[in-house]
Amino acid sequence: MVRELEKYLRPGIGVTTYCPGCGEAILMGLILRAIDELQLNMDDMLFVSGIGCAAWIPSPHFHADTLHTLHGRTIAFATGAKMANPKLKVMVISGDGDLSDIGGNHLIHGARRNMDMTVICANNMNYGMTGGQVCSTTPRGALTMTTHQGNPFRPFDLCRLVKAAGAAYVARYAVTQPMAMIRSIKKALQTEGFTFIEAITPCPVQFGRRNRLGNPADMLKDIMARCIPEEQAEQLTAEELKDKIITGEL
Ligand SMILES: Cc1ncc(C[n+]2csc(CCOP(=O)(O)OP(=O)(O)O)c2C)c(N)n1
Ligand code: SF4
Repeated sequence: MVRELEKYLRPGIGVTTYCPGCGEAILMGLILRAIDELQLNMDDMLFVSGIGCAAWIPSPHFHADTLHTLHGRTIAFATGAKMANPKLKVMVISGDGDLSDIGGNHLIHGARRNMDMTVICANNMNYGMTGGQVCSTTPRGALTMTTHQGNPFRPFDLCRLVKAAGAAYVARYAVTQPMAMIRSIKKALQTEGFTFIEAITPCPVQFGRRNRLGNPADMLKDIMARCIPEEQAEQLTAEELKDKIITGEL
């Protein structure tokens, strides 16, 4: 992380706990960059996370008030905090497992109620922290610790799900699209209501290793090659779209 963003880190935080090449550390830098560019005061903010590697982005790293809560209950805690202090700018940062598997009900009802909060969901396509189990976002056919023959299930399209539930702003970008991701986070933070960004991020140690996706740089290149804007996706057939990641404000 560049030195000018170090002021947002809790004193004593020297290095992150992320595995080498983990995209979640990149995402952390992009979130802080967005906050910095908006000149937000961290004292007016609350960061809420659940359990998992992504949940460690704000806590213990951010020099701000953080709620490191129960697995899956992130949006419920964030809702409670916002109701107790409506002036707080509440940002939820957590994993796809935390937010859309065990926490899936809170996610859709948070969106349905249009609770005023920004949710960044780090989608690394598996449960990274607990050893790489299958998740509701794991692509069909992918190998995980719990799907040795390949995942037989269709993954959630989280953006569609949250949009259908009533969110005010929904976007998907990968950590390989840093400028677009920063712009999107800024927009989400400036939009009132439930704003949701699905952040595609590589987990080289669990998902990448099992699916033989190469080293962290290979994984980043693979994500870069698969990301396409929505307008381009509209021109492609279902077969051509199979391995693509549709990005943009959706
Ligand atoms: C109630 C409960 N069930 C299960 C767990 C074990 N657990 C901790 S983190 C986690 C999954 C995390 O996956 P994800 O949210 O995708 O985050 P990642 O580690 O991939 O960033 C699980 C199942 C737990 N801590 N609490
Ligand atoms: S297990 Fe995966 S998501 Fe977790 S820190 Fe390691 S590379 Fe990142």
